[in-house]
Amino acid sequence: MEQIVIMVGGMSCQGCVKNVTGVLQALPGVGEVLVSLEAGEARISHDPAQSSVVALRAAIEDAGFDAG
Ligand code: 9UX
Repeated sequence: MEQIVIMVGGMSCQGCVKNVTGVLQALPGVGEVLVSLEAGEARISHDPAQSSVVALRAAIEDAGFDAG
């Protein structure tokens, strides 16, 4: 598992936090997910062989948010 931090733009409330957390946790090889509304970021533990950083960012974008 590797830890990464992705900046997430467009989150306005804790519902957004739940949505981002959910789409990330639905991906294979994703462990702990900590999303912060205040910091505008997602801290993710993942197996890069199963879900790449590109795939994680795509999931955030597909949910309607900006992944930096
Ligand atoms: Mo809150 Mo986020 O009502 O798309 S869930 S703004």
